[in-house]
Amino acid sequence: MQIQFLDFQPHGDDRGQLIALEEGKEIPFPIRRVYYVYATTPEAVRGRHAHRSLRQVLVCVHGSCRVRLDDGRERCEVLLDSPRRGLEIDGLLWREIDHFSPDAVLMVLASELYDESDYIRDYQAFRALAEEAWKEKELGEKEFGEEERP
Ligand code: T46
Repeated sequence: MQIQFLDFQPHGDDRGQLIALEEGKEIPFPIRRVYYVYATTPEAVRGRHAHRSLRQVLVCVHGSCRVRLDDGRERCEVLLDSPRRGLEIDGLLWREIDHFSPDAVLMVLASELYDESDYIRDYQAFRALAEEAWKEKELGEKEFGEEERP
């Protein structure tokens, strides 16, 4: 699975650091919503769902947390522990976020307003949709390959 990290340039001087995030520059989509998760309990597991079309960038602006991603065929996990680095989540991906440090603040920039109908909260339903999407992608690639042949 391809992990999309975004590395942000801090504007530092002798007063400290500042990172600016603008749509179309650091963030590759229009930012329609920002939310942040904080004061998590040690055993907290957040997410446990996929989105149909939402695009998001997750930045752990303080502390650290683990993000686990699943595309229906492969799983991977990443540690977010820097305000300089964002994780882009785009496409049909099941996500779970846990291992929050006690001081963690996870900020999320999202491409759409909050919409419950965009959530897929049932893992088996997600697996079925992901498999359908994989098969369509493979079929498209096969047809494209055949068109290319002389
Ligand atoms: C995601 C992960 C990383 C709102 O009213 N507006 C909002 O924009 C959001 C995100 C949530 N809420 C309400 C809905 C629930 O009553 O806040 C409550 C907790 O939301 P949820 O259980 O969805 O929170 P997480 O941390 O499990 O998931 C959130 C996002 O929902 C999700 O899109 O990818 O963070």
